[in-house]
Amino acid sequence: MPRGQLILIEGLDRSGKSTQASYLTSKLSPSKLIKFPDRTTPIGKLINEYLTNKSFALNDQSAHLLFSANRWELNEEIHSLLNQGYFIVLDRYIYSGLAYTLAKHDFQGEGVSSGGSKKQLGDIDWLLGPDKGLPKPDLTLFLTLDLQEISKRKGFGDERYEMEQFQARVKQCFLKVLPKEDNVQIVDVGGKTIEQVSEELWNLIVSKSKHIQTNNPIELI
Ligand code: NYM
Ligand code: MG
Repeated sequence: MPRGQLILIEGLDRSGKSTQASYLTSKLSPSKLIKFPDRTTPIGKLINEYLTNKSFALNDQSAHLLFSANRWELNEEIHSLLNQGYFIVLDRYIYSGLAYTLAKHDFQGEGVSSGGSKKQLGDIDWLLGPDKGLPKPDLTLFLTLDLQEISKRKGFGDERYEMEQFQARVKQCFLKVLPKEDNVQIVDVGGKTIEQVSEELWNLIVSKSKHIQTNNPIELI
């Protein structure tokens, strides 16, 4: 039996990525949506505390490693579902891990970092190290939009990282870390309705998934 496909939806905060990821999951069968961070696991609970409580003292390196450890908590489940032929839709994954930490490297504003040395945060090899060995997405769709539009969207500003100036850096960092490959697509969602974006993403999945070699085992990062 051919294996399933690993489809990653990445994007900035409030880009509509969770809405789109659930919709795509409902169109694919059999399928499972996996969201990172998964706040229900032991490590996910710590991450939730870190994101929602700005005085929670955790240095940037530790926070970075926790986000990766949270992905490792789901590693066996991802392999097992893929081997059973499931489509897995990921709502954030390794590129969020890279982009958000890299964005902290030389960010001066308040409410993002916890102080201390930041040397490692600018070193992509160091940042990617803990994710090495995790399953590599077959297809990545990155949702982007203008910064002014993001800050107007509902709920923005509730959690750590949700500040306009920081998001601007995160956006630059995403564009830097996303591989320039045919199976990594950047989708500008600005000014489009939810339905228009869904249709665009669906068309990309249909055209790209034909080229995914599901008789070969899943590649690893
Ligand atoms: N985030 C997410 C990271 O900083 N590193 C990671 O590896 C991942 C997966 O968590 N602002 C950040 C990005 C978001 C925050 O995600 C919470 P969400 O999708 O808003 O629940
Ligand atoms: Mg968020």
